[in-house]
Amino acid sequence: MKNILIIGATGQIGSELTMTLRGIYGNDHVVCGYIPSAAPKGILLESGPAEICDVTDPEAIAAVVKKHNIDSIFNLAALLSVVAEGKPKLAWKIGIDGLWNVLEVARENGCAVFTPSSIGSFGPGTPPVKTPQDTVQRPRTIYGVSKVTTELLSDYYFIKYGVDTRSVRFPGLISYVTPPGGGTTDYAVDIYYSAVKGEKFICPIPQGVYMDMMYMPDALHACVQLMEADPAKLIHRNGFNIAAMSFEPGEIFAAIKAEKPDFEMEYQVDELKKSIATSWPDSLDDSCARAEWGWKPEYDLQKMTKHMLQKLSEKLL
Ligand code: AKB
Repeated sequence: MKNILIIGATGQIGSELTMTLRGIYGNDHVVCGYIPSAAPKGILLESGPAEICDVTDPEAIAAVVKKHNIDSIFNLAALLSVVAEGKPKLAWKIGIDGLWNVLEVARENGCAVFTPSSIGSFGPGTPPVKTPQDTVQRPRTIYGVSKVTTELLSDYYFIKYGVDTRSVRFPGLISYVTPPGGGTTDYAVDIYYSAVKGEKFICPIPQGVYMDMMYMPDALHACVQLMEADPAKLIHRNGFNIAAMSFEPGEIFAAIKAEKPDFEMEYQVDELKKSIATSWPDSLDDSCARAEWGWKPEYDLQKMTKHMLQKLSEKLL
């Protein structure tokens, strides 16, 4: 990767990935691609190039790619699972029509492409514990349907046209810089904000419902490591199971309470989130990512909790 375009660079992943990649490849070599309603601010805007780059506008993507001599695109534009259920047509337009635009520009300009998949690409028929890399993918959400399609279309462009497409299936991502918006796993971010603000947390996910989660530094490392991996070692491409921790609400609550003994939580289950969460796996088997490109996470629930509470306290208090 020499010149990189990030589409959706102001979102939860993009805002941190842009800065991480600028740190590695140089500020001028990483373009922050955004839509006007989510314009970059502060360090994201000031530290390097920024361009309007709407994933639904193929000419705009092509113009930015040519102007900055881009060789790698991180395509992060997507609606998350809960929001997508309310706007399925828009979710498809951004997730799949947008992906098509990115892949066509990549094919014409020789770019590598990273487009995340998700644990949401699995469904109720998938083996739920230590879900294998290659298994049943019959999701019941439009988010999941678009993520399976993302994986298939990305593989298709690699097989048919040789576009260097690679991706991971992200679990719920926990971070303190930019909040997620509209996902099923958002509760695992929101709970830390409540704890630091000294508020009782109202938990929308039922007790006992496990989902895979990951701290953002590990997720960023996965993006860089996979895109830098030796292609000769990749048996899979789109997308790799990656895992770091799996917990249910009672366990994350207990981890926070160990640090903040006065913290309280009450369950008020959200039926849509419950139905999505219970259709997703409890935990993924990430052995292919470990074997093919050396994936290894650094953070477990306890280590992440200490770091999140410290960083959020610095930010909010
Ligand atoms: C969501 O909850 O929609 C996302 C995801 C797991 O892909 N965080």
